Amino acid sequence: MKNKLTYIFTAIILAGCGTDKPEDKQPISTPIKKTIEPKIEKPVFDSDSAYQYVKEQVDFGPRFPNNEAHGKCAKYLENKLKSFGLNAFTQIGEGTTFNKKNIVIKNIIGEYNPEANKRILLFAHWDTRPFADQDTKDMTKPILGANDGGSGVGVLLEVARQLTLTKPDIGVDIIFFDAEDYGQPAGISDDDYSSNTWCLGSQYWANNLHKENYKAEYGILLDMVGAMNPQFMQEAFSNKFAPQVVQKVWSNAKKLGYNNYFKNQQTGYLIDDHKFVNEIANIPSIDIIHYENNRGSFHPTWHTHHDNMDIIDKKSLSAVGEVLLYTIYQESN
Ligand code: AHN
Ligand code: ZN
Repeated sequence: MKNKLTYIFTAIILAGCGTDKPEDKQPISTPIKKTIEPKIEKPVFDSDSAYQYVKEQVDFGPRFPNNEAHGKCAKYLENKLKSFGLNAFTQIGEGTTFNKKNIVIKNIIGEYNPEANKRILLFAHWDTRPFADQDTKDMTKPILGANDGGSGVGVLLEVARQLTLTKPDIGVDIIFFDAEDYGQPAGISDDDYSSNTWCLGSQYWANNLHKENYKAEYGILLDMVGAMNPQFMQEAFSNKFAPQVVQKVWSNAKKLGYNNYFKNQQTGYLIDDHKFVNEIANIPSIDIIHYENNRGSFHPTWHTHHDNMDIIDKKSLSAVGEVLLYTIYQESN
């Protein structure tokens, strides 16, 4: 149920105010009691709070499968979702990376309004890349992943907090996927299967749903949403599997005045968690991802040591958070 604001209008018309107009001659009315229940369009997304959640992740250091910071951050994320009142737990799985490392996969799941039948799935990857293969120095050292990893999760934590504060009448599942970013670096080999070396957490989840017959009406992935002046393109897998969701989200963004970020431009197929959620779990899903068509690449700091808190802009977090909350509230009764 929504916040119910009840306005009681008590109208008392006082007669005899000294004029002689006909309306003044009407009898004193009995008080009129009116109850209005305004439909809340959406709560306010707090970008200071979202920024803080990005920073808290980055403060753990690089967070890739099997490292210590990764273990600590997993607990932090589950506890955070719990503290907001979601039903939160961690799905544990196993995987093998492109370089034959066995890893423990930790997908962190939070259910808001678990009983509701109508559900929306929101997701982001929370792990960070174990190397900086796009940098020119320290390429074998792991990156901080403030934008690539931290930003989507930060926005979704704030969305989770707002949901439990304002309680829209709809089910929402938030999943932080692990091991998205352990993919095979470009140029190592050209085999067709390298796309499956990315997104190990979402592949595991899609093959091992946390609930039997889990279904959501649609899914929205956030990936690299925190840099200054983001450019969110309409990505090809999103348009292939969930064109109506792309239209809905981009038109909401325009309504809210964010068409400078949510561009009316298409881009090619990007391997990302939504590909596997679409293809394996059959949940029509889109990717809100920063991609620069003019450069044919992601943000310039992508997979480099420059992907740190310096590039995170609260305005970007806010735009994405507002659009998400608006979209969720639009669906609620
Ligand atoms: C590839 O580069 C194949 N996919 C990009 C997915 C990604 C990596 N998103 C964040 N980091
Ligand atoms: Zn990445």
